[in-house]
Amino acid sequence: PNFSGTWEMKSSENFEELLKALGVNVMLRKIAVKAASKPLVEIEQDGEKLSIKTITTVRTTHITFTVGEEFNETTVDGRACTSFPRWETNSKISCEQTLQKEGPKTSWTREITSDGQMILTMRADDVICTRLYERQ
Ligand code: RET
Ligand code: NA
Repeated sequence: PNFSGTWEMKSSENFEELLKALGVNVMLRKIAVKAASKPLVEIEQDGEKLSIKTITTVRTTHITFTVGEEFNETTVDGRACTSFPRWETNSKISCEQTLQKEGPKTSWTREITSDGQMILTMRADDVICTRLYERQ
């Protein structure tokens, strides 16, 4: 499948718990949770190459990577990490992150479902946040 498109979030579970597991304080958590409730995600995919822009009012990130190749990004709370994305199935990318400093174990997955939705998961230690997106 192809991840390309402009995506709106339809539901989110455990985002605040994820930030808590990352050690984000309550004040910043509240700001982040509010902003992250209305993200816009723009994805361009060309074969193994992806560009993912995640836009919110307080933080916008843009990553580009090739599946199977290491790249540098930041965790959802902004810590530098090295990431290794790979195909877990033909419709799911799984990405292990290695923090440049000490911290929790983090990773993400992005998957296109059979009905054309996208599921993003983000993990910190044993906490998993799941976010469901639909094309705009
Ligand atoms: C601030 C302060 C530092 C800690 C955090 C922030 C906000 C992060 C946001 C993340 C949004 C992520 C999304 C991910 C994918 O869907 C306020 C910059 C955590 C808003 C939308
Ligand atoms: Na999101």
